[in-house]
Amino acid sequence: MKPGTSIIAISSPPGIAARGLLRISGAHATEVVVPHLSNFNPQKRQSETGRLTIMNLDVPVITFNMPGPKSFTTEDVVELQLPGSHLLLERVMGLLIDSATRRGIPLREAGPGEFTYRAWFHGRLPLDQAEAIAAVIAAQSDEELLAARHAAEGSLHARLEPLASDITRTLGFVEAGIDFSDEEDVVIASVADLTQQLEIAADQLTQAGDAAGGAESADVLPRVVLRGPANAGKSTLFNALLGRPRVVVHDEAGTTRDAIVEPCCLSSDVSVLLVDTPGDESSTFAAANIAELEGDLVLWCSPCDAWQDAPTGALCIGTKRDMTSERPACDLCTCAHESPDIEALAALVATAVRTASHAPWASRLALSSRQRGLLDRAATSIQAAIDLLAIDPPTGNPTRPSEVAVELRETIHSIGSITGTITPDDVLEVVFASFCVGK
Ligand SMILES: Nc1nc2c(ncn2[C@@H]2O[C@H](COP(=O)(O)OP(=O)(O)OP(=O)(O)O)[C@@H](O)[C@H]2O)c(=O)[nH]1
Ligand SMILES: [Mg+2]
Repeated sequence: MKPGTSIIAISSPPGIAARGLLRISGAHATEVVVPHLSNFNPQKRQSETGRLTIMNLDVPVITFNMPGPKSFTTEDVVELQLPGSHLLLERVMGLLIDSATRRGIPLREAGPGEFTYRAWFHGRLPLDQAEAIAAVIAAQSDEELLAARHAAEGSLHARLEPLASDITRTLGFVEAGIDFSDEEDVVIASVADLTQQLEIAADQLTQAGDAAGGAESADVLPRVVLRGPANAGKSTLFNALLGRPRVVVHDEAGTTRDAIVEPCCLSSDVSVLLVDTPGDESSTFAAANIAELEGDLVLWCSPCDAWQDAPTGALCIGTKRDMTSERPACDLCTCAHESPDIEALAALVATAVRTASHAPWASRLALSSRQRGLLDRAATSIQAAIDLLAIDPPTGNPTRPSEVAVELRETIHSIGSITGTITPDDVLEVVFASFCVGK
């Protein structure tokens, strides 16, 4: 997949839309489109409105010309916005490839992720952020999107880069011990220091792993269970918190027959799994698959004018406050049809979740299974290095430094394979540069 030829792809998702996007990247991007556009200046970075002729049709087109290196891929990039017909986009792509081929211009259809690959290849973004972009595209829910965006903004990179440098420095000490222990000017760190540095690094690796969640991790979200008497307005609040009509609401008691679970974003840093349940006294309540877990937060919903006592530890919500002037002693009285009440409810639940020390999803980093595997390998090898560090009493040096070095190289390699920035060769450079031993 080494960049060389220019690439072209339909960059808008399939489906009906007002506009569709064709993107071209590479040294020949402007040459590809010039003969086909009525109004296009390849020298200028700008957008222009013009026309393109295809199948005897005169089609309007907006062109964005982004000469490299100030583009996403760092190559010359041209984007064409066309009417949003997938067939039309395919035909225009075919026309441009045929015309380029006839003129001897190397242009082909891009492979999956190839624009992002080129951005990474040219050093425009690190590997973990490239993967995070894939996670953004694949996100199935608001929560996954939030986590993926978080990773795309570089949180994983920000955590792992300094860690890799620290381990590289420690490796430097170990390797200096191996290679130059006969040199008087080389000061070798004590084994206790090395062990301490590695233990700190191992802890940080564990923290990075703990903070990581992936698409498969939705079940680690804290659960917030709406409970209360039938007809209390639980399902109405459930829908209102989700911001869409997910479950049926009815004035007849016993409408909800089973537990319904949905991820719900309550604030920029707190997401939960919201669970709607049948009315507490309903015969289906016991049968419903609620399976309360320790740590679930119960949102007890009971009407303001017929308050029923809540189970211990529950957040108490008086519902249908618009129907009565009665105000029971509860945490919040709501009218499900008033948005300020719903915002107050979301804020109340978010605070309760935070103080219950549930890990907030939004601060988690979306990890691909590849990244998670590498992180696990890094944790295993750094632990092995710590275990191998044992003092040889006469010299005070590690007894098996070469084996420690192998494990540390493995750790750095695993981390580097996540961030895409450190290779084993770089390690040598860092080692030699940081010791200035003049060899
Ligand atoms: N006026 C008013 N009506 C509400 C409010 N919340 C819910 N309702 C109405 O109360 C009725 C019952 O609401 P649901 O949300 O279905 O109640 P539920 O607790 O889920 O009921 P079950 O599923 O049967 O246990 C519906 O007719 C709702 O429109 C509110 O804040 N104000
Ligand atoms: Mg209901």
